[in-house]
Amino acid sequence: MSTYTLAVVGALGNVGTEMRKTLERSDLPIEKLVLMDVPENAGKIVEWKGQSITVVTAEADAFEGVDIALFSAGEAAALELAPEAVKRGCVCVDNSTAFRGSDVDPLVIPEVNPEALDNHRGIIANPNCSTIQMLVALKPIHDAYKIKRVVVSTYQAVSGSGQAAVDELHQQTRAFAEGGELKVNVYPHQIAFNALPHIDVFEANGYTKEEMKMINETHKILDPAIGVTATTVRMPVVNGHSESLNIETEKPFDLSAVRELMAKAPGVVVEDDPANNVYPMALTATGKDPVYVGRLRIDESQPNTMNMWCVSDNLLKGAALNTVQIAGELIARGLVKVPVA
Ligand code: 3JN
Repeated sequence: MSTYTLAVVGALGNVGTEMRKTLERSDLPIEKLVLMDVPENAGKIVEWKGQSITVVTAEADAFEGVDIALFSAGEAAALELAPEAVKRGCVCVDNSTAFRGSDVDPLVIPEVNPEALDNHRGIIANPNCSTIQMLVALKPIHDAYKIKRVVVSTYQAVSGSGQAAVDELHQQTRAFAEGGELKVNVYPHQIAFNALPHIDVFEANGYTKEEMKMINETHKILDPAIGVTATTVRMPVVNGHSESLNIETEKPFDLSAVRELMAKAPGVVVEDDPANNVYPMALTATGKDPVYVGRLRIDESQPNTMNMWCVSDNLLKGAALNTVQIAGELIARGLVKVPVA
């Protein structure tokens, strides 16, 4: 069996850390792991699978000899470095917005549209975390009943904004309890004991960029004919995004059949026993791979419509795990090569 040299770009960030940990427990045939980060972190030593790996600066020549690079270094770094990596024969899986809207680069969730990988040109985009968990849950319903429209409201954890936001929620919570000063830096308002209907920047149409990502990415990955409207909200939750999904289908459905469908769907776990207070929660989804769904019920206000609650670890399935699964799919499909220019 072939073995591969993989790289993590942005290896010391919070998603990069989850990428390293996910690769460590994966069964991918990794010959060598290269860890790249900003120059200030070059020279740091990281333990991985019993080896001490020295972090190197993320720059064009560092991709020489790398087969697959998982990027979590932001849009600017991806735009600069991914094309350089491709020139050196490296397939890039990028976790930023940089290539998500591209007409040529596939945007992939392995449980939903793995076939989109077949025509890749060296760069594969990883969707936004909120889109990934929603579409893993919607795919089986779309296949069986054809989704007409989805109304989604998210309840997103602060880990999606990075470690500084996690630290800020902790600081504000401690300061509140101790009567100290609550410091507000990351968000425009206090996040502790609050809910902010504001994720990423506002656009001219009144939606936030996060909301538009969910709409546009659903159209690219699942079906451009699905009507989607989104409200994305930041909650004082450390990790794990939750979503309320209102789903209208073309075909009538039977809720028990939907439940069976969801129980068999790849990447989905049904937690739905309200009588025993069992439903998906951010705390219990944290550190786990699946997308959890529950609270399945008929929307009695209009025909062919259901409600569902959907929770997943935004740093795992929403980011690191999805990129590692894409790498696995590339290997399984013999697609670890870039087209010659
Ligand atoms: O805020 C969240 O919960 C998710 C954050 C996503 C994010 C933050 C900064 C840059 C993204 C993303 O993945 O959509 C990006 C980006 O796309 O570059």
